[in-house]
Amino acid sequence: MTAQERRRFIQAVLEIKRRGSYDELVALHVAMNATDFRNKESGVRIGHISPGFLPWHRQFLLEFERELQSVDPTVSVPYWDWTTDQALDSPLWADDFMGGNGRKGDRMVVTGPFAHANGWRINTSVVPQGVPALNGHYSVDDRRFLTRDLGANIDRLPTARELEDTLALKVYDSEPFNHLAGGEAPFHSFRNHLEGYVTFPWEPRTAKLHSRGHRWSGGHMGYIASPNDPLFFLHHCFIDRCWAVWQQRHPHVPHYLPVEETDEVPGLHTPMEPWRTMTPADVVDHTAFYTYDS
Ligand SMILES: [Cu+2]
Repeated sequence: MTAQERRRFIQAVLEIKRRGSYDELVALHVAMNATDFRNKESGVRIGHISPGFLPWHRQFLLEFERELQSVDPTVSVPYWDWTTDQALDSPLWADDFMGGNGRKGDRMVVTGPFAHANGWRINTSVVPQGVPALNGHYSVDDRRFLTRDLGANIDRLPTARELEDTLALKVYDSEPFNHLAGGEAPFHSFRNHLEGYVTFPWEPRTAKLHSRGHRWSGGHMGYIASPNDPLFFLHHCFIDRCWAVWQQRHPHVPHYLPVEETDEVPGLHTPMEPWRTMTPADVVDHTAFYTYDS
């Protein structure tokens, strides 16, 4: 990105934060996805631990981008390619873009446009309650500052090899369409490997790709109120691009499954909550809405 593109993106983010629509998106993510995590095996799962993960976040990114474009029509959502952009001195973390790591102790972000001292306030935040942490139960977190803890919770960002191996999978998703799908050979769940709940035998058993990006970033990025960190949108935009790249590599397989909805997860023609304006089928081809720079 040019310095000008960075500046316009940041200005638009700050403006929708001022207007309140940014925090509405944060609250929406918390509300929808608190239910996704309540019963990972057999609960209703729309945007996480679900084939809906990719189309739901695509619509979420589109809502975000439309808000930005209502401020500045030239702005689009950038992506963070963490397979190559891994250095702590990357322009990603510069004062004119995402700002840097959280400070020692309370992990408060103290540089860049999202530093508390520069006016960025957290209005909708929750912390996980109980064990396991991601069980859909949260309590209100009244700290008003953004937190990050880069590299503290997990040793490294996802690698190009990890991504390549996942992009090679030929099936979008499979039974039971949750955090276990595709965990064993023949690994029939591109979605679940990308979401990061299962790994290949030659990989560490901990979070990969999408999950690893959240865990590595730490602080707010580590849990369900993660859109409080604008980094969320750059991370998810790259995940969204991974879906598009996977489709290009596998033109002759279904690009979303299941076709029929189940009691738990959206089918190809299920309107996505809470908007109910589009189905996975409507968003499966991103070129109807935007394109990616290669
Ligand atoms: Cu999410």
